[in-house]
Amino acid sequence: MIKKDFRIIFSLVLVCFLISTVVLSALDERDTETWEKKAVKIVEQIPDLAAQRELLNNIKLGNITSIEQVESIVKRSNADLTTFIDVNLEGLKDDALRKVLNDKIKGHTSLGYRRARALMYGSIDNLNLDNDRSIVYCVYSRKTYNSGDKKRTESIDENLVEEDSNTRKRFLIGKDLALSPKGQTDGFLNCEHTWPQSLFKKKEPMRSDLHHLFPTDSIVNAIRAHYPFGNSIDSVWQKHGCKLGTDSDRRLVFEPRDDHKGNVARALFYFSVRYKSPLLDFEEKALREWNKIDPVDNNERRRNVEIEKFQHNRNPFIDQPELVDSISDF
Ligand SMILES: [Ca+2]
Repeated sequence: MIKKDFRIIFSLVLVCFLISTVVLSALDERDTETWEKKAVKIVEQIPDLAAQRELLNNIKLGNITSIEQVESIVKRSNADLTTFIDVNLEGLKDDALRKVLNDKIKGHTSLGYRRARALMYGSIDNLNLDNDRSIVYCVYSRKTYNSGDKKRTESIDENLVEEDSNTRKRFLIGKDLALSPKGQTDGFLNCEHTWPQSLFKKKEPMRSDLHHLFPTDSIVNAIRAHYPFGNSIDSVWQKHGCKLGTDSDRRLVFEPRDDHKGNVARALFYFSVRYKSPLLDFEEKALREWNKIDPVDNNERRRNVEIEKFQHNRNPFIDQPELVDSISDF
């Protein structure tokens, strides 16, 4: 009798175990399905298609692994994008407009070169702020760098810790971004000065003004060097959609990939107005065209908002790109 009872109990336990195993594995499968589907649905909330593709690609590559990370990145992409222009610009043009804009954007908080780069890699251009693993991409090649790429990213300071004043979140920067050894020929991540440093003798506050700084691959950055921007029709080098070559007047120019052309234009219009520095006529012509063919997207707006949080000024040509047409000569 006891033996029989034991057999019944044992069989019941076995059946329960089998049922729970089947149920749990089914739930597991459902979770995987939910994570993928959920992620795609959340990514679709980003209005900018290029940013959507970027994020989906990083999920596919395994750089982003949780719904929380996806949500955080999407939230940042859709951050408050209200425009800053609270002065009346109606009817203003040329010198009058330039003066009002200069008054508005000059005297920003200069961060210093070390901190500016730390913020750029660690926060402003970091796609993965809420995770220990940094993801930063080169604006010229779209090559992605992450904190696993030791020796492929620029070193700022091993122990540099920054705190985001809005989220109170502390994040380590230098630890993630190790320096490429001297003489390394392979590409690593470094900082592009869209307005070349040699033209302002590496002086501050120009050197650390984030509105014209971007993360770039060291090789492409070295090829761009200090050449003016323009449309290359006879290229001596081309890769990733970028070109170095001669324009229609046989001048050696650098042409960035299409999706960064407008960003370059608006960065240089900002620099010209902020530092009262004239643009070369032929370069200005190309930049005006690029401002139209590569319009402002949400990532560029978000970047403008993020930079303002730290250096307390904005690029008015990102807020209102049509202002370019009201200035006949930069
Ligand atoms: Ca763009």
